[in-house]
Amino acid sequence: MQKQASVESTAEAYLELLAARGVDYLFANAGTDFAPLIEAYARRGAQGLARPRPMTVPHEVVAVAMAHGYAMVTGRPQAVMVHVIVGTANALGGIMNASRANVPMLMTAGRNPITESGAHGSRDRQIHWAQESFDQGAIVREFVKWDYELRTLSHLETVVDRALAIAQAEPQGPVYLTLPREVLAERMETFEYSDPARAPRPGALAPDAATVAEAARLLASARNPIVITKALGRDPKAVASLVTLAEKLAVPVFEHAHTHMNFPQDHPLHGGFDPTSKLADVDVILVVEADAPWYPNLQAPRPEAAIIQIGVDPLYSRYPIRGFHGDVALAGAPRLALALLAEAAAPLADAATVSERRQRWEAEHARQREARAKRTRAVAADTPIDMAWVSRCLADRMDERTIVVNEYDFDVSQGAFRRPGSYFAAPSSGGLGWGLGAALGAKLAAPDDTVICCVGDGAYIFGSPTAAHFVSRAYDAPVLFVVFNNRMWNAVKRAVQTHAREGWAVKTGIMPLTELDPAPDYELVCRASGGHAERVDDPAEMPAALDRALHAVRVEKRQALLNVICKKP
Ligand SMILES: Cc1ncc(C[n+]2csc(CCOP(=O)(O)OP(=O)(O)O)c2C)c(N)n1
Repeated sequence: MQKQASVESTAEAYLELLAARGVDYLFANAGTDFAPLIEAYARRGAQGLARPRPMTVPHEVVAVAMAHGYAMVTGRPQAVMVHVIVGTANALGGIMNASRANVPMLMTAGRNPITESGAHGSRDRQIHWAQESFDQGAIVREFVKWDYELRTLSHLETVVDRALAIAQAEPQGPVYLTLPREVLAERMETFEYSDPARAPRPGALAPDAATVAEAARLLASARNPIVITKALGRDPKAVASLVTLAEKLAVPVFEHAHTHMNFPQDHPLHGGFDPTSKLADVDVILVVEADAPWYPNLQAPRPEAAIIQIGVDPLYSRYPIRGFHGDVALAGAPRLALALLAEAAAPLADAATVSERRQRWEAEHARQREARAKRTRAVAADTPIDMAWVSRCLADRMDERTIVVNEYDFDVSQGAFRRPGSYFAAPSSGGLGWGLGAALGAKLAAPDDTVICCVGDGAYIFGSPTAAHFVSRAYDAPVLFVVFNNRMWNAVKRAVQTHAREGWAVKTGIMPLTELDPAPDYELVCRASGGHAERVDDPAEMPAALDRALHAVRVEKRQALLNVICKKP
């Protein structure tokens, strides 16, 4: 259907179109390049016309992470807009995260005015000469699926629809569009566009029958197969397919370095979080949406073990190097591939072998659960507080409407995640500063859920906390932030310890560049934006402190922060 909207500029037509395409938010960090857009927002606001909600996000790290968090919960891309080359530079780590996490996003930036004079929007500031680059898209090109510049108003619908379609086509990821000021400022009276969009939207792909049959033969004849998965739960519907396959064939599922909830943690076939010790015994490994299922340098499977890889792109074509074998690879939507594989493999499997396996792995699951519970009991009274204890106390307070966003220190083995979409961890690209913004985006996406953001003290600082707490208050997005404060960058310290086990740093204890002492009073940062915040030193206080903080978030509807003083390893 053709629609007509009365607008005054390209900027306004752009807002009309984004709203029509289901973009709810524009996460923005503005500059002089935004003038026509702000003018357009003013008109549409005054007249009550459709537009994505404008969100002032005072640091790009938070803005990109918010769009990331919103899309990871809803599956729908949102728009981010930053200030020309410099805003793009600040956003880059977040773009890398979205790229490696396959998160769709319409990443946009203003473009310095091109003309020195003569057009509405031409250069009129000092910055307008220094902020032009030869190729603005080159800043992000390696980490976006597509980049382009809006060159004229007549192209608006084609460009925006193409951007959104490419971002959402699998493997999903961010796209980058620059918006020159002169083009945004172009005068327009009527904007005509198709609603719904006519850009092609490829549906989900399924692997072909012959390849499925080959994988099924391998899996069904295996004696000791395992599944290793990391990010299957990016598609929440895929979790049920994996459960069916695991149950039919009694194959344990290992969530390794997982970024999503992929398999119910309390399922008797949940094999745990580290398959390393099993690799020497297994004969078939089903790698499901896992870019680095093990570390060949430390422990590889036996060479004769057969590897089946399942993923939207089992080659990880955007990675320069990835040498994991795939004797069979099922490309396409894992939800479909797993369902087809289960159907084809189950009738071929030997019932006695399956039954023996089921008993063996269920016993292993029970043993692991008991070992974890024992470990937590042993450290429950430790001061400074053990991170496992913080995690246990948090897990005890989670319900079916809780979402955890974890950037580093929440010990997921203490959790009991069983709802797809209830757990998200930082992407392996490792651009720190993701957690706070991602949690805020998740809260906007699921306003009735409790969102708990777990961060290390390092990750908290990277997350631009003043900007994040500002956003939480300004836009009524109450999140519980838990800072696992060990006053250091332990990940860096650990790397030194494994790099040189008996080296100078380990022997002398001298490890510069890893300490975050003296630690700031992080609770004051949250309080500065009206949040409830406490410092927790005493492990016995942890449950009550969490209850108070959750009350603030759930009942008072304001953000909360616990600065938990944790053990230094
Ligand atoms: C942008 C960025 N800079 C630096 C790093 C390197 N890095 C990885 S983990 C880490 C420390 C994280 O510290 P914290 O959040 O306190 O968790 P901890 O390691 O103490 O558990 C650093 C600095 C990174 N991943 N990203």
